[in-house]
Amino acid sequence: MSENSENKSLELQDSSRRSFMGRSALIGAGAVAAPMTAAMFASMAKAQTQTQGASAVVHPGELDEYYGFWSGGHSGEVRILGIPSMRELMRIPVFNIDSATGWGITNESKRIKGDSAHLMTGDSHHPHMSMTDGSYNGKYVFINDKANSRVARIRCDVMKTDKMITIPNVQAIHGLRVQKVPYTKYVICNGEFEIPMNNDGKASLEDVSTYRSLFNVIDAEKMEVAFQVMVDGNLDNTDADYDGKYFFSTCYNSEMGMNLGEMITAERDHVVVFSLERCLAALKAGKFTNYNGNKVPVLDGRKGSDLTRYIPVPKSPHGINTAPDGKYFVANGKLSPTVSVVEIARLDDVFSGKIQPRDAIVAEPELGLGPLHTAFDNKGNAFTTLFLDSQIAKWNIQDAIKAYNGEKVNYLRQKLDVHYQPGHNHTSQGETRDTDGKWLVVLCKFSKDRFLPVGPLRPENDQLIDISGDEMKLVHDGPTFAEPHDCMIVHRSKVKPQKLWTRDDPMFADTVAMAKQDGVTLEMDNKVIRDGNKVRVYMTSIAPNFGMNEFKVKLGDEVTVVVTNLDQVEDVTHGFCMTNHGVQMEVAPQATASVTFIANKPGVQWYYCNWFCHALHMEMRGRMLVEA
Ligand code: CUK
Ligand code: CUA
Repeated sequence: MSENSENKSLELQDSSRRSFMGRSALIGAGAVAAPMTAAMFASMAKAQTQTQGASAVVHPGELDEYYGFWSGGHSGEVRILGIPSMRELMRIPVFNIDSATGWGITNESKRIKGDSAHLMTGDSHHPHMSMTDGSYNGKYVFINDKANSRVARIRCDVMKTDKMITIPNVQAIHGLRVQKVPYTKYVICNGEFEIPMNNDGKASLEDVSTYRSLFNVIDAEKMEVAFQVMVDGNLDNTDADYDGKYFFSTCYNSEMGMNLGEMITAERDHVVVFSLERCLAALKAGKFTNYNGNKVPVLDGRKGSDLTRYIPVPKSPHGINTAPDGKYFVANGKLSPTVSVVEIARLDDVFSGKIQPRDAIVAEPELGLGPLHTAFDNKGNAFTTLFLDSQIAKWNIQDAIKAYNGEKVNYLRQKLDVHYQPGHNHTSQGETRDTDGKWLVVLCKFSKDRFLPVGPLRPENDQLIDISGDEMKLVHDGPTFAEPHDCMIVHRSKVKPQKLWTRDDPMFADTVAMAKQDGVTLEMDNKVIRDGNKVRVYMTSIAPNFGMNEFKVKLGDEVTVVVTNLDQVEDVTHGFCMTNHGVQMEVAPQATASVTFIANKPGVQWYYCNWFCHALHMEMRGRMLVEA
């Protein structure tokens, strides 16, 4: 990023925009002589919504039209927002530890976290929902963990993480998407940081020529790595076509540089295109190698391989986005002011050798400084974030193609200031066939002056833009905590969450099996089972009571408390907190949850319900009596 471009972005914010904002704020203050009443505000809001194509106002008691799934960046979670209100509806702990729900603390969540149960951090970037025929199917949301090279799956019927795997042979899983057609059989994701193959510390660590980055194809149901593909260069973001044939990934460091200067020397990097059919054939023919002592098959997709093609694009591309008509994908320039538009129908000819990889590019519109990610409406327009310019560029794909062919057309439709430095953007249903051209959410990395100051660490700013008319209109500022990278917006008709748990849910099936072995019927019994120095305490809960008011253990015992919430009333969630033991968890209606800890404090230890459930919630408590 040149000094020049940084200066330009600073100038934009600091002179023109800031003084403009200052003026309008002053005018506003001067014009309103008398304080506005609530009724005046309401009628103003109503008038505003009538002049807009789409209403961003969701009145109290009304429900949003869309679910938004947000990544939580290095907070490690996923969040659900309502669109267009931008209200945060729920947080789904994934790679993080969560005090409220006990995620990462309960036995159930530790079992799901599996080999990484000991890790308490994560960096979630790309939440994407499973699809059938290019439409969201409401089943799962998949999310990557860049920090610990993991991929997790969220079950959308209960909105909880139900699977998590650590991807071998790679470091830092970054870009993640799903196969769109015919359905999400595979989740695809990129290993970003290149490492020696094998990375056992035995070969030279300085010899960069042995470093590799792998593309990963995961079976979405089994949540196992189906295969990996070794590539040249590292990988960044990825997407899939609407034909079920190709996946594509951007590469920002084809040089295999180990420091910034080395990474940005080449004028061109590339997009790697993977042929699913060819990869599966190679897999079947046994043309793979194993590394690092594990069984995951690694195919060789380096330059010259049958399995891949490398399309040169201007240096350091970042986001990659498939247009909803399935005809094009766009690689976003980042260091180049352009994006590269690839016609997907030409990829067959690229693979057969009829045309050169560069010939698949049908447009390279110049949009502004720092293009990172692109979203699409249903009218052939694309919306690209310009990180350095702090703008969204709206442009028309067909016009960009015409301009590339030498016609004199202006493909740019509008540039809208956003606040500030946008990364991802996302249109309503815009990564599916059902893109509807109503909303654009822009995830801005900096908020600067948009909110009350809250110390040196500031929120980010997720802005909502109405794209239903010819002009983009900014309608909402939404402060968010670190650090949503990406989001997806799905119509509420596609998501059907349960209102209560069902007793046969696999989430706590292992705990049910343990109870059965102990001869305990979870839905009735309140019992203590002693097994040496291991004590299992089974109790029920119905507001405002635990089924057990006290239980006795010996100092040093390993205690497992299993709570089954018998309430059938929606929204009556109980909790279990053992004071002074770092133990708490959520037990939603009809669920079973369990937690294991050492009774390492003698005497009377109170436990209590920490989810507000009843007028007598405070009284919902009991004693653990610890004999020394
Ligand atoms: S990345 Cu963060 S702005 Cu991880 Cu999708 Cu582009
Ligand atoms: Cu049960 Cu609060």
